[in-house]
Amino acid sequence: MEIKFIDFKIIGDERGGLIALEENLSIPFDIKRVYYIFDNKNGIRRGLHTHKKLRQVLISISGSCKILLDDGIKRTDILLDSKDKGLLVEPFIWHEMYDFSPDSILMVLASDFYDESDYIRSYQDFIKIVRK
Ligand code: T46
Repeated sequence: MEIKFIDFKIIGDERGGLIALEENLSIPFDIKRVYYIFDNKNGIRRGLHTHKKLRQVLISISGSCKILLDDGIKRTDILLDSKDKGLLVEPFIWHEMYDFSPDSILMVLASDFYDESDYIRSYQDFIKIVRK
């Protein structure tokens, strides 16, 4: 499985830092939705699903968290702890988020609006589809 990170340019000056995210430039799709995940309780795991069509870029804009990516053959754990790095998560990659630091804010840019029918939330169903 290829892990795709996107490095964002930090536009810093003596006042501080700034990062701009632009659709079809630094983000490789039209951005239809932005959401962020925060105030996670200790020890919880989120995600535990894959998408059929949705493309997403995950950015840890505060603190850190870990992401498990699974393509049905290989599983990889990634630490996301940098505002200037995005993790591209493509369709049919099972993903889980865990080990959130208390100050973690995980921002997600998504290629489409929220649609529950785009989710596969059963790991068994996911494995059946990707190993066909
Ligand atoms: C993903 C990972 C990285 C909405 O109503 N609108 C939204 O845009 C989203 C993202 C969620 N919801 C509702 C659906 C559920 O009733 O919010 C509730 C929690 O969603 P979920 O359990 O899917 O949240 P996570 O953190 O497990 O997963 C989220 C995204 O849903 C998912 O697409 O890839 O973050």
